[in-house]
Amino acid sequence: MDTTREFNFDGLVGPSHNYAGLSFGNVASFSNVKSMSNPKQAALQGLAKMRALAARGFAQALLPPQLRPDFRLLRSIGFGGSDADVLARAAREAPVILACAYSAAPMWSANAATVSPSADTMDGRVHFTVANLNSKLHRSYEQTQTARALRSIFRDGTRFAVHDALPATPAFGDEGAANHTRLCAAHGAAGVELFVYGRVEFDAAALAPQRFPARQTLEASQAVARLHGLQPQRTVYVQQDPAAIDQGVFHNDVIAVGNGNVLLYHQQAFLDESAVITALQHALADAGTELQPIRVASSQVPVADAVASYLFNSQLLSKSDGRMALVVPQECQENPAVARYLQGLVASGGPVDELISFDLRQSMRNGGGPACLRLRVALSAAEAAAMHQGVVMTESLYASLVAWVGRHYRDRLAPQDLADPLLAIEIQAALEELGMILGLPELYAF
Ligand code: SUG
Repeated sequence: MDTTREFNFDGLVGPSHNYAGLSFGNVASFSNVKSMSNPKQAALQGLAKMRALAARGFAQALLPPQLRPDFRLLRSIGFGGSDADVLARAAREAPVILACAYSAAPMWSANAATVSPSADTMDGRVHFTVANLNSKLHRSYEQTQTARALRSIFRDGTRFAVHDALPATPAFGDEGAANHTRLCAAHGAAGVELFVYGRVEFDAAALAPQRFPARQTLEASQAVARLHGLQPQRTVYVQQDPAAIDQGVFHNDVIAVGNGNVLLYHQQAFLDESAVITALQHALADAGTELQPIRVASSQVPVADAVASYLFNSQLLSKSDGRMALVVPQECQENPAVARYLQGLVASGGPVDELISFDLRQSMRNGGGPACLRLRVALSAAEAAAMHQGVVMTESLYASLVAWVGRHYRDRLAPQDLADPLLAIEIQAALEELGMILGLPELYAF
């Protein structure tokens, strides 16, 4: 019997959530720069999503926030003295870099790593490659604490392999699972791993976006597939449409989402749509199933509406009755073209028969929807039992975390507040307590 379930590990929003406009190419991040954030509300919105999905019977866990500010980053670029000196001087001389050191971006755990379940890998272990997130300073240093967290949660080396991030150089720009989709007959069956890249470093003739950066390279995707020991006939590499990147589609998960044998995608997601579908059909035949593509035409939902509503940054979840639910941000209901499309989708008699909508406004204003907030890890029952249990979402963990957020999080944070030395002290105290709640004190003891 197949005991494998897909766990969604949502990034718990950290206490320094703010709008610093750090992500050029991410329209929401750029347009909300310097507005006031509400870290408390952001964390509660994320927790409400986790709780609701866990209550529905979906396997739900979390990845803890990272310690901020990252003094290592600030000290490595010449800010010295006491912690208070470092913060005061960075605030004066380099406020944007201070914002980078304070970023709560690890909440978007889709970018934490790429994950291959044991059914796909040569050595039968679950493989993780931590993403280097090279393309943005504020995300490029997440990898150290991400690797530490994954190794604490997935400790058993006979079942799990956590690879360090790829070399930190433009050739290996890697954004983790945001550009990776697994399609399969069932979560526990050997699947097809689809890697979507934005550019190719070592091919001068390859197309690339003109306006906004392509964050993922083909070379990085190939390296991850090699590290994980994937089967070539079930591994597909395709290029994202550079024109879509130039319209704000900074990751593939802003324009396509897959689950089981279903791929919901926009007509402008890929550079060569028909070649992508053919390649997936072949690969899925090798995995013993048939692709069920759901194509959204530009005439139904223009790319601009997909970006504004985050229709594709949704979670497509398998239900026990064999149908699928689509977890969407509330913005989808507020966009007339998207709301109309979704109504038709659930009424179509196709695989998706339910919409679950969440208010994730705090995260959305930085360009992070439901899919950005979660890392998918398919685990057999034995693997699930072998991971650290303190991060699995339950009613009692939910209650403890809501109370913890209430005790420690601010409800207003503007970028200039990052200069306040008390904030660093507050965050340290909050996270030390969180380490105890989750049974992972080692994450914050350094
Ligand atoms: O990397 N935003 C994130 C959003 C990540 C979304 N993830 C996926 N699509 N999987 C990013 O651009 C904004 C931070 C700021 O501006 O303060 C930010 O990092």
